[in-house]
Amino acid sequence: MKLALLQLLLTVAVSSSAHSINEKYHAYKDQSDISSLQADSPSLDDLWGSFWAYQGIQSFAHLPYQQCLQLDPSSSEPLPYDIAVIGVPFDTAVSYRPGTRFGPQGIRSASMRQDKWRGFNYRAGINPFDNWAEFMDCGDIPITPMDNTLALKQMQLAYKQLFKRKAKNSEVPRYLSLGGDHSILLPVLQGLYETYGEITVLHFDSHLDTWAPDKYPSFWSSNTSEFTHGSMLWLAHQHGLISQENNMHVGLRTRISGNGWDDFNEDNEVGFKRIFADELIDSEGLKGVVQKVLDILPKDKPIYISVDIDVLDPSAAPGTGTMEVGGMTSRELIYILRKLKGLNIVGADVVEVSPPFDIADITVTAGAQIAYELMTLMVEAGPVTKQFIESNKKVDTANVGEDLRLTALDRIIKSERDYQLDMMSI
Ligand SMILES: [Mn+2]
Repeated sequence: MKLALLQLLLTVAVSSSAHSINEKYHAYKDQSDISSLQADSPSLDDLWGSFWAYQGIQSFAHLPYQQCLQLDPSSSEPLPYDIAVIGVPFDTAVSYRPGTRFGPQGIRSASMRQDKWRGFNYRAGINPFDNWAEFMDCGDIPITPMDNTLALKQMQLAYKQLFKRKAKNSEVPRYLSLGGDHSILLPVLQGLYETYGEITVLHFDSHLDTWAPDKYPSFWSSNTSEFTHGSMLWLAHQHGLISQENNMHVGLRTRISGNGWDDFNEDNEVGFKRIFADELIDSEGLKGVVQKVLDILPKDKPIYISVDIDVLDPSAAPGTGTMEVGGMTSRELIYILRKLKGLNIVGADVVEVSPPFDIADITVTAGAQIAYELMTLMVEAGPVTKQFIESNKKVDTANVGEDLRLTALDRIIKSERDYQLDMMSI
């Protein structure tokens, strides 16, 4: 009788699709006598195809790994992926504490408890790793720490190349970049511009990052010194890479220059709307912030989400270069991101994660979870279609007039700033 009941329970467990994943894992058997395994004739995959979170070579979330920059960009074969993680270990354009060259490695290490098997995002109702998109960890871009002009060229060339081939189930691939300091956003936007035209940037940060290079007060300067982790959005605007008016900052709380509102006026000119950290607790709170973001961001245009981990309060992200007290919690950031379903997310990043300043893996763990939420958004947005790309390029062309016939590269070369011309001559 007891045996019959056990058999019934087993039948129910095996036949229910909700439990199908457990078929391989015989919780009811004592397998300590290894010789008894023969009766099951297990495959090699049965025996060795599973893993514990803390083991294995550290690709992001145990995803398959390939050095994607070594895939032939001229091949007519589609890429073996749709959404990929790419590490950008570059940290020599910071104004304060360095260390983000270890960011990709740190975030990957903290992502080990993520995998396809336990990847269902209950907030979104999907498992991003088990949906329409093929995922890949593309490794890191090799970038010199010795010469920022050369480093920028390397990153520009890498992003140009990463977009060259059609993705597996999508017209173009999407990339989730792991910084690196925030300056990496400039070459990312240059790469995206060539595919989509102007990009609308949703920027989570405690700082503006739209500062003109001369906002860093020093007698000393060079062309290279103008490319920094606080000036890249200003440079992107100068190059015409980003939307003229609908970009947004969320989570601001930095002190600003001088004795007035100049930085904010300049930020307006760069095309940004501002949501301050304090607005999270003002009358409309978190829901009001989400509504404001959704009201301003265009629904039919390519959106890029850049997350500077210093948008989080230092208690939630101590491992970063330029901490600002009074920020949001990781729960609040995840809440906002989860409400952005429906936007055309064409790329994203998590930057400024600096493991040397981290404590107990707090920051790298937050970075890995934010990366997972951003990849969920990319899956929710569906495959990129040819029609979407063409419709945006058309709009962009109409706005830019004569420049419509030019590539991003040509437009930048047209800039009157000689150093920019030099930096772009790849
Ligand atoms: Mn930043």
